[in-house]
Amino acid sequence: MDIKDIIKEENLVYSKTKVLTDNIMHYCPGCTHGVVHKLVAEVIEELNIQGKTIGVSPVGCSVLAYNYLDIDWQEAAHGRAPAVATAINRLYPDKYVFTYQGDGDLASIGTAEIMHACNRGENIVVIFINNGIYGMTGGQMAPTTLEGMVTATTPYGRDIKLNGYPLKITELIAQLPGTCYVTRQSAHTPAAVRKLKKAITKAFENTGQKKGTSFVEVVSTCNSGWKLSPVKSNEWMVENMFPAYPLGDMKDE
Ligand SMILES: Cc1ncc(C[n+]2csc(CCOP(=O)(O)OP(=O)(O)O)c2C)c(N)n1
Ligand code: SF4
Repeated sequence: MDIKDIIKEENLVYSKTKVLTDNIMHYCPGCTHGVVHKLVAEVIEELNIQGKTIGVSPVGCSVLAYNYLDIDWQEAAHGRAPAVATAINRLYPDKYVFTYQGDGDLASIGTAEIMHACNRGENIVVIFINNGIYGMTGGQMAPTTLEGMVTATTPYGRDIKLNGYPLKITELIAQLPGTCYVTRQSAHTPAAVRKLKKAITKAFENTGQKKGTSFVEVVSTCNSGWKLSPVKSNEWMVENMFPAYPLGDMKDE
C-alpha cells in the first residue's frame, strides 16, 4: 500500500481550510499564535463569511497575521486596533470586524483604546493573546507578567512594589455594559482547542447579530520569551498562568 491508497477523498477526516493561506508562518515552533490563526480561519470558513470579514492586526509577533488569513486586513499602529476596528465597523456595519492583539499591544500601550471600544459596545470581535510577555521585542515584562516571573526587564522576577500587579484586563472588560460576551480560553490540549473554537464561533455569531463587543482572551505560551521548551511552557502555563487567569466564560448575554 502506498500513500495514494491512503489519501483518498472518502478517507479524509480533516483538510486545511482555504481561508488559511499556504504561507509559512514565522512563529516559533510551539507558539500558540499559529493554533489561534487556524481556528479563526476555520470559523470564518464554517460561518461562510470570508468575503465579509475584516481583520485588524497589531504590533507584536502577530503583526504579520495578514499574511496567513485570506481575508481583508488593516494593520493598526501600537494598541490602536480597537480604534481602527471602530472606524471600519462604522463604515461597513454589515462586515465582521475583528482585532487580533497580544498583551503588550492590548493591555499596555492600547489600554485606553480597548476600554473605550468595549465601553462603547462596538460591534466587533477582540481576540486577545495573553502570553504574559512581549514576545516580539525580546521578552520584556508586560502588564500581564505574573508576580515573580522572570523576563528580560525583570531578571529577578516581577516585583510588585516596583512593577505593580499583573493586570487582569479581561475581568475589567467583563464589567463594561458594551460587552456581550467575555471569555478566557486556552489552546494547550485538544479539548481546550475545541472549547476555544466554540468561543470564537460564538463571538463571530454575536457580531452577525449586532450584539456588541465579544472579547476572547486566550491564555498562551511564549516558549521563546519564557525560555522553555514548548512542552515545558504548556506545563508552566497550567501551573502558573491558569491560577492567575482562570479559564471560563465571564459574561454571556
Ligand atoms: C515599553 C514598550 N512600549 C511599546 C513597545 C512597542 N511594541 C513593540 S512589540 C509590542 C507588543 C508586543 O507584545 P505582545 O502584544 O505581547 O505580542 P507578542 O509579541 O507577545 O505576540 C509593542 C507594544 C515596546 N517594545 N516597549
Ligand atoms: S516570540 Fe513568543 S509570541 Fe513570538 S512567535 Fe515566538 S513563541 Fe510566539
